[in-house]
Amino acid sequence: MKHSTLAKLSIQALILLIASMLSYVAFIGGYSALIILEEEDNIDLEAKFAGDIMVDPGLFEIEIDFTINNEGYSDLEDLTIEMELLMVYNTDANNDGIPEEVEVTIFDDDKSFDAIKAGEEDTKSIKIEYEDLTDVNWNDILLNAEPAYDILFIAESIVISAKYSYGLLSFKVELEDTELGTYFF
Ligand SMILES: [Ca+2]
Repeated sequence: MKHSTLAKLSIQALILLIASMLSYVAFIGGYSALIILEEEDNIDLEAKFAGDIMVDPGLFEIEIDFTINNEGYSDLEDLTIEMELLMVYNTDANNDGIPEEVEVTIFDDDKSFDAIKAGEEDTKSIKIEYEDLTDVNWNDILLNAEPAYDILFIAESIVISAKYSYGLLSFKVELEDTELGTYFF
């Protein structure tokens, strides 16, 4: 039970520029950083799943690879990726034969990475194992989830933040509701 999804990120990205020192050079640098991350081909996201969360959540793993192409003229530094991950499953708690969708947050954390050098493409990974998951009542989920329905994993929010132009500019890119993959039975 393993599959991987390549999510193409369309520009749902909301880009925030938090510039305190806008010298001309910094402005140009910041502008090119925005161009880099606004261009959808410069960020790819691939999610790989291992283990069966509905059999033994303890053995479940998700690895999310972010491939970022720094087309710019200076390094992307202090790179941090913050992510809230939802699992969507179906139950029929009231036994009327009609399933209801339930959303549960299973991960909410951030990770820091090494810089991506100017002109280079690099892949940064977030590997999520059982001990990284938020406190969720797995027994309840295993008992009540309807196995006839797929389980969907959605990154409700991904915030990529970095510094650019020798630390003169900080910026954030926010991606909302990125579908990472469906888990089949
Ligand atoms: Ca129902």
